[in-house]
Amino acid sequence: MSGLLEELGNKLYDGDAPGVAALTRRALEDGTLALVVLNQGLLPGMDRVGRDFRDGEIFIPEVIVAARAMHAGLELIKPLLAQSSAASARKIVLGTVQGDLHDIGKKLVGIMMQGAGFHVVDLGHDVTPERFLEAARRENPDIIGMSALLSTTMPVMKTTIEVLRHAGLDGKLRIMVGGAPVTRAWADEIGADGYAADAVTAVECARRLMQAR
Ligand code: B1M
Repeated sequence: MSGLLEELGNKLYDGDAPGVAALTRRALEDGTLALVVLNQGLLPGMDRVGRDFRDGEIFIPEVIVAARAMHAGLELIKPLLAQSSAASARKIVLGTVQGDLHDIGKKLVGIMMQGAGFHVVDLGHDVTPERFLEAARRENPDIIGMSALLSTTMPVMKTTIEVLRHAGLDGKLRIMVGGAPVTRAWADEIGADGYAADAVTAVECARRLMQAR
């Protein structure tokens, strides 16, 4: 099975979306858990894309097709990751901050949150502080979750928190942040209530925030 998952990672690296879909389907039909397909097939492929992009060995077009291939796999494992019997009234509004187009990690966080019984409202990417504020007023969520993948967009998290606080929405609303360059120290500095490094701990963080209220 590890050979199949390795091949899956390679197909993702090559940006072969139909190949990724076919191998993901095969792995699931063979009984591999969705989380294993994600952690041992799709994510290692995407990590390799990130390393080679950083090192100048591949360029934006290759990264875009790899991201599309990632989505092809995610679509298939999504219903399995999100399976949950525990209905919950807890609501989380998620978005990638303004200026940032990276949405794969944020989508994964949404899928895992859904699986944990949260009602997820996904605002997508490039979300301005004002749109977060509108959604906070409209949806009345328990948590606002912000994602940033660029060090240049991390400051927008701070602005968004300021906008929400200025509007007086910081009473029962909890704010959590995450994304590859985001750290716990940054979360503390900008006054976020929670920080998580990955989608699994994001769920743990959200549950903790709900208990602490
Ligand atoms: Co870009 N990119 N990218 N990119 N890209 C990175 C992030 C980069 C690290 C690559 C590198 O240099 N090695 C680098 C950022 C450097 C930095 O600032 N620190 C970078 C750059 C520089 C850029 C551009 C500026 C390149 C350019 O144009 N010169 C440009 C910026 C565009 C923009 O946003 N304005 C750009 C563009 C793109 C694409 C559009 C081509 C594409 C995104 C497609 C898409 O998302 N639809 C892309 C991609 C795919 C990547 C890499 C290769 C992969 C990101 C990814 O999806 N990872 C990335 C390198 C890397 O990270 N290895 C890179 C998989 C995903 C599952 O992980 O997103 O980390 P991640 O999410 C995790 C955790 O972070 C966490 O949980 C998730 C699941 O475990 N998490 C949260 C995320 N959000 C959370 C929220 C939470 C809690 C946890 O609470 C609310």
